[in-house]
Amino acid sequence: MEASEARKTLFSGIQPSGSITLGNYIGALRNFVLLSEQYDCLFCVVDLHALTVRQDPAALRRNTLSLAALYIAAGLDPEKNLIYCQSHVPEHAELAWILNCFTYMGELSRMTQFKDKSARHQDNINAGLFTYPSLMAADILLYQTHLVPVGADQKQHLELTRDIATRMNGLYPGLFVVPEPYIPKTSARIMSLSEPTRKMSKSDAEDSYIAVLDPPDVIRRKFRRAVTDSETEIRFDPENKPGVSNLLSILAALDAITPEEEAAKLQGLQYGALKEAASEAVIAALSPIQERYQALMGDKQYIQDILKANAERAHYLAQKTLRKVYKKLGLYQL
Ligand code: AQP
Repeated sequence: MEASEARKTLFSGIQPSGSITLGNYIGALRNFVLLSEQYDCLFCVVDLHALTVRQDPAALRRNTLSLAALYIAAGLDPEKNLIYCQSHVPEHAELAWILNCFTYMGELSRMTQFKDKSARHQDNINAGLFTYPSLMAADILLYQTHLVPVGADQKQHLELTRDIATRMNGLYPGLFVVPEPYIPKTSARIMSLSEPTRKMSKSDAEDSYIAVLDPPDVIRRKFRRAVTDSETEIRFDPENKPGVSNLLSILAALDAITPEEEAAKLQGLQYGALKEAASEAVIAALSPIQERYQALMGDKQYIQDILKANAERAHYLAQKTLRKVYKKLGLYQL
């Protein structure tokens, strides 16, 4: 990535907290690829965020390398985009501490992700889960980011990031670029296949999500078992028909039309046909990525070399912002 005056900066990340899902792909990864030509991009494997929920160390290491390979397999050129791992650039954690001192308990308490995850992990409601949004704000503000492509579930965290940046700019003018979110207009929240009123998540039960690396027979089986409803009409109506609407959203995202148009195309057919159409569209979208992924994973050293070189470049950029922040806040500089 060449530093350029004209191009704006884009930052985003995905947690290596499991095998990434079709939700992560449609809500985030695929937009990374679409936007990557127009921006100077940083795509981070946000491993420190993953620690807010207990991780098996071996699985976390595996998922980290796998996610870096998937970024590339999905179409992100590692020569043109900074693909790196969050824990390799210590400035993320350092800036998070500073931002924690400018973020209010009340703001963090209102975050729906904190409420959801603390309800699901009652035995481990740790401080990191609570301050997750400050670390996310640090990830973004560290690179003076203009645009952040995310799924709809991250909208609230992005708004908090903007509030923190604006607050700190009020105290220390010119400190941060205030970032804009990029959230797809449709299909920005893919729902669980088994519980379609909840979002699809990689840390939920296996049958509730399609993993980007699922083979075709597994994808077909999971769609066949997807929860629909007791009616027969294919109609886009997320409130009353969440399961059917979710399948339409998935199909629509991959066909680049609206879910309503998708429903019109399938008028008069049965749910089985909708499930089959969704399976085949997903298989067609994921197969080329899976092929490239398998090839990349055959040369792990290549991925490691990319992570290392790009972390050094990210570290250089991060240092610039962190030094500026320390200086403006009055931390004694040698
Ligand atoms: N179901 C979804 N639909 C659309 N977008 C989604 N994203 C996640 N789930 C969906 C988007 O994917 C990006 C990376 O997400 P993340 O891994 O950083 O964290 P998350 O949002 O908490 O995703 P998961 O899959 O639910 O992870 P776990 O289970 O570990 O919590 C983000 O841009 C997110 O919006």
